[in-house]
Amino acid sequence: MPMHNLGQTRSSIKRDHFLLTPDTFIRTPLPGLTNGVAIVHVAPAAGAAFTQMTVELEPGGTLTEGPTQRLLYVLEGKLTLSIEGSRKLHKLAPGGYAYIPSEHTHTLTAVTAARIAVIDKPFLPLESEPNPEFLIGREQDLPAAPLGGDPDLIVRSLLPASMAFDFACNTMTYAPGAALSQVEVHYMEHGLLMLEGGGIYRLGDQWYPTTAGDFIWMAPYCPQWFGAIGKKPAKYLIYKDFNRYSLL
Ligand code: UGY
Ligand code: MN
Repeated sequence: MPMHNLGQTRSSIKRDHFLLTPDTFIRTPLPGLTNGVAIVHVAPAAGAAFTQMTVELEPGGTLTEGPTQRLLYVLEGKLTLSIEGSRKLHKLAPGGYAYIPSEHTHTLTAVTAARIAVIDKPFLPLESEPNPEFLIGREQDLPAAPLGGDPDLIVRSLLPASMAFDFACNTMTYAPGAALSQVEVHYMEHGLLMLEGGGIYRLGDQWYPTTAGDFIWMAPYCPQWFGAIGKKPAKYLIYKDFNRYSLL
């Protein structure tokens, strides 16, 4: 008999933030997804201007393009990515990622059982910039930038620093005991997947214990702060809308 925990969970849904813990994840089918399931962590139905999900694929399972531009980040397993019009088959392993522009036909295929973080966002073009192009990389190969000069808080940016992109996606790695130097309040929203370790996340007026596997959504202007706790580093993948006027 599965445990029902008497209706208790760390998951918490507030107007300006979500903390979602794995015990409350619901797996669903999606168009373009075969031999796999999607956990849709946050979507416009919640008030977000993007969708973030974790896709779980069985060996041989596939995912094809969604309705918008997309960022894929491999959490677990080995995959291949084929892009229409190119004969090259890209290999992806944990830490591997791809930025795929809108209407870019592609197929992601799992070689082994795999888990992938997927971010979909309607693209906001800029007249002054060419639209961004397909790119592929490995998080392990990215330069490590100390946040605000703090060597214990390392940021790696998956996307180049270019106005062409209308969002950013970074990993942030906190040495044990490291913390954000301020409570942040900003117009950008965040989708956050805790990858390793854990700590305390302040969201709005609450402080939550947070650990690997948790997902957090922060709405625009949600007060936020994180301090890492434990003997191992804490690491998360974080999305934010970026580089655009927030008029629309
Ligand atoms: O990029 C950010 O806004 C980031 N420092 N926020 C966060 O970690 N909650
Ligand atoms: Mn922030």
